[in-house]
Amino acid sequence: MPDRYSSKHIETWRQEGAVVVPEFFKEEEIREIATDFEEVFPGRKAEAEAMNKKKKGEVGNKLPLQLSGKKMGKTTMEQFRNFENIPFDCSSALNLIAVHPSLIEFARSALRTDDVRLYQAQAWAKFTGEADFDQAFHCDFGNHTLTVPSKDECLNSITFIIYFTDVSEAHGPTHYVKRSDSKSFDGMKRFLKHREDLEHQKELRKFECSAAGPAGTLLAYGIDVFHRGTNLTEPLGYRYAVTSCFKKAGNDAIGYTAWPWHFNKPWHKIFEHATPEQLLCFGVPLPGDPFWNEDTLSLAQLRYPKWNMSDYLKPNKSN
Ligand SMILES: O=C(O)CCC(=O)C(=O)O
Ligand SMILES: [Fe+2]
Repeated sequence: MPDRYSSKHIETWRQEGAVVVPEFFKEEEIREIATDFEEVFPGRKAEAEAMNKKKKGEVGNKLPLQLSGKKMGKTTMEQFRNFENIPFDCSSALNLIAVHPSLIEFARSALRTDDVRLYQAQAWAKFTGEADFDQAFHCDFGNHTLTVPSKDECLNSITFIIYFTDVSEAHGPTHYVKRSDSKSFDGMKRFLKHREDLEHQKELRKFECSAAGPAGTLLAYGIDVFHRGTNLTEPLGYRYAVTSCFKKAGNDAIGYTAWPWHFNKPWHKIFEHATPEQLLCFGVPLPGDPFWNEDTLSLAQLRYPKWNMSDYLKPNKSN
């Protein structure tokens, strides 16, 4: 097991559905990623004032749902203004971080399998004043499966949110509630019956934990775990994050992105720098797979002329 995390982290993820690993990535590993964010989201500016911050002297709140004096958050389109699917038009640093070998390893251990697939990866920049980023507690399963989460977490999936800037409470850290505190299955019943159940939201607030941490911090959670985005209130603050979701290969119940649907994106950025194991996460057969023969090899090379296919060209030992 790599020294950036321990079996305790995996155990916590399995039991509680969520775990934070501060500085999973070290500064020197992610230095270029902030620059990549600036290329992908050019010219974005944070404001000195948070959106929807209470003005001096303002009493109460116009919104009907109140949580001990604070309004209940909401997921809105504005929160996703700077949200892009992989691959990105920038260096390989940001393009390959979602399939970093240690994330693959973490996902394999967590899902108790040797074979995982990536099914979602985005870069997400949030800027103070760009939106009110406060969300209500929710589970993500709604757009990861057409049914509901299993009690066997290995039949679900694992989501990583990685921060590439320092994230304090004023930089919109994700907040989450451990499975044991949210009474997971009963909580999900309430959530499915009434998404904005104020009493339920109030109960969850009592237990909320924060994923705040320095750049390189990793939050791993499951699709059945209550969590929410929080607002950025730091004057001129911003948060750069990447999402990366893995499932066990062959698990057709879980999905989000069909990679070929994004065929117009710069896939050569991935093909030219990824290892065969990283490409397998996107569904590219490994060297030696029966898919590869003289025809497929030569056509694939035409599609990605600078892809180093030497591993794929080696004679298959089993043939
Ligand atoms: O950005 C975050 O911290 C979490 C956002 C989130 O949970 C969501 O949009 O589903
Ligand atoms: Fe979410």
